[in-house]
Amino acid sequence: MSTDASTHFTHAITRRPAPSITAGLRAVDTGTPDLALMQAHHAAYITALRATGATVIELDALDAYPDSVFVEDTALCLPQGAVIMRPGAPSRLGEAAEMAPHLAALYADIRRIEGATSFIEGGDILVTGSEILVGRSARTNADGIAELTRLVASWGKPVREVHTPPGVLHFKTDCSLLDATTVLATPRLADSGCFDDYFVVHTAPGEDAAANAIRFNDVVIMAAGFPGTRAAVERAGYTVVEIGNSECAKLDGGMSCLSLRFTPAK
Ligand code: CIR
Repeated sequence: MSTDASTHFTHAITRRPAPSITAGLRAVDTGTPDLALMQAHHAAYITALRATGATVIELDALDAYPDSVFVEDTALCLPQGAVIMRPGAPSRLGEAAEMAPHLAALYADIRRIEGATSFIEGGDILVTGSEILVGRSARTNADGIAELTRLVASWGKPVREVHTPPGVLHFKTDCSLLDATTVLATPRLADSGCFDDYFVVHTAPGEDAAANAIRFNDVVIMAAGFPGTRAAVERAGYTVVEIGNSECAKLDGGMSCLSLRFTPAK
């Protein structure tokens, strides 16, 4: 197992869930999220991040933005600098500007996706040891990917455009990085060929929702309730921490969505 910059981080940023979370976006209505239970899961998630030795910055809830707990979509954080996204969901566009000053306090180099026709969300971006994969989706378009490609051109990792499976919210809904050259992925995404140059651990049958996990320092943080996938990840040599995700799952959210993970360069 490697300990490179694509899996090891000194910092994470999270944002407390707001009471308006009940109005969060969802593809299919499977019930109203319970704020108290989501807060409990969120607290356990932060404890798991901190247990690895990282500094976790907890931002206040933003009631004006029901989906603002899903901070991952607002920025891409790399060792050299951070890029502020332009979320493709109109109700989430303003979340990116809310995140910018917090990253500016930690990074010397902040860049922004600014084009009026450019849309891109962090959930569609997977940074591996060698490249930045960006899935085109209902939230992330060609102009957004082209602008990101220009902005990070001097930062050492090439951008590769891939496709988020139809009907899937984000590219990382269906995959996660386990180490610099290994991903956890659903069979439907792995079958597209985008990970042909990687080692792939597949989610177990019926457990596609386990694919959204995070490798954070020495652990893999996974949504609870997917025993087949957990066993596969452990067999591959990783230490797993499970966190309840029942409430975020009602809003198509998972482990990666809840944090920005990075080592800032000041
Ligand atoms: C949304 O539809 O934007 C939120 N309800 C869920 C965002 C999940 N974020 C992520 O996968 N990075």
